[in-house]
Amino acid sequence: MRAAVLQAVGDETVEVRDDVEVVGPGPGEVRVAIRATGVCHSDLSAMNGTIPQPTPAVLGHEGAGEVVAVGEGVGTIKLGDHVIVVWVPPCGTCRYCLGGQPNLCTQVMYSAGLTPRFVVGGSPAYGFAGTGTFAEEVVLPVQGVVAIDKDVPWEIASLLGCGVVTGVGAAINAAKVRPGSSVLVYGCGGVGMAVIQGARIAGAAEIVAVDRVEAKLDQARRFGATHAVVPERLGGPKDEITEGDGFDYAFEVIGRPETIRAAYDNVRRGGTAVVVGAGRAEETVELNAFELFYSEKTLKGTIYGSADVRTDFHRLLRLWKAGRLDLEGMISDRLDLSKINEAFAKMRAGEAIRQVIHFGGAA
Ligand code: PAD
Ligand code: ZN
Repeated sequence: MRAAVLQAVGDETVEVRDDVEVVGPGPGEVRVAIRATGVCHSDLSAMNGTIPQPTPAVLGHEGAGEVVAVGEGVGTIKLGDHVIVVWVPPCGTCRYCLGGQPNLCTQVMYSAGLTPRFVVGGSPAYGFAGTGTFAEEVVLPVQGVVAIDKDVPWEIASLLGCGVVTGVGAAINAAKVRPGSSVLVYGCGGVGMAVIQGARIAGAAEIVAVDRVEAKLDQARRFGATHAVVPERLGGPKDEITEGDGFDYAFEVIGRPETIRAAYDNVRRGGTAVVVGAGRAEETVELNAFELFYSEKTLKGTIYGSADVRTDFHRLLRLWKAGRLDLEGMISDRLDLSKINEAFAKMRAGEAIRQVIHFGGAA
């Protein structure tokens, strides 16, 4: 079957091959025929070493598809189910899962990530983040799929699997944006646009979007930004909305030390800065000891939208069905897997919102 393979960290391109095999499903696993998969910046971050990933690896982690084989002992998922792929599969029994933070469960994620589920040219290969959705088929632990209604288009379902749950969840689960508050969002890719929508759904009064790519600014307004500027012009809306004081919330959705620092600097005393972007372990962000106590700001991270995918995917789908979450508008390009390296080039230039790859031509 066809899949996009990263041979080694540091490679600037992936190899689209026809000779990739998938292993399983074994007990407790399912095999899913991927129908659509979004391209997320984290795939690029696996290539350049920002996010650790053993190689060779099939990239892709934001996907949806149909269950085509079920392993022994799988009771909850059936052949033919339509599912969203989950890259933090909740085990359901650890203290994080039982304590209401299943996005912090590592029980299944680590073992899935360290089990080679593909064979490439006769050698074992991993799936990125324990998934590997840039492939016609993937094998996943049963906790790594969530079944959804069959009338949801594949491309809509795929977006939920990472960018949308992460972005909307950052606003409504991690920050718990209060109605009437002021919000700043740094970085308007697929995840940033989802943060903007999450802040709008939560009832923010003002949402200021910042991106260095001018074309993103009008697009951000479509998703609910009340103001949209390049970084150099942030002072204007900041003065207008907050009298220079700073925003109630700021979201960093890029993964760079300077924009994390800028997010922190641009929240008011007592406000909250949320780091959504995934940065490199070697890079540090400096905070001085005085400002930490004196400004009484909250600086927090969020992984996978601080969500419980078992209920939040359905919550997000209901928002979409009610016309309150625009998912169609987030798809900037539809493409074939053979164009994956062009998709990465477009993402490096900051030009895409979400690019979605279709398998088998179906929408
Ligand atoms: P993307 O590449 O589609 O979008 C990034 C946007 O940021 C682009 O529009 C760029 O133009 C813009 N940008 C880049 N640098 C700057 C800058 N210095 N100033 C202003 N704008 C800038 O990425 P994405 O939306 O797919 O992902 C965004 C980040 O979120 C990325 O770091 C990804 O790895 C991370 C992520 N985190 C989680 C999580 O669980 N926390 C999940 C998924 C993705
Ligand atoms: Zn992602």
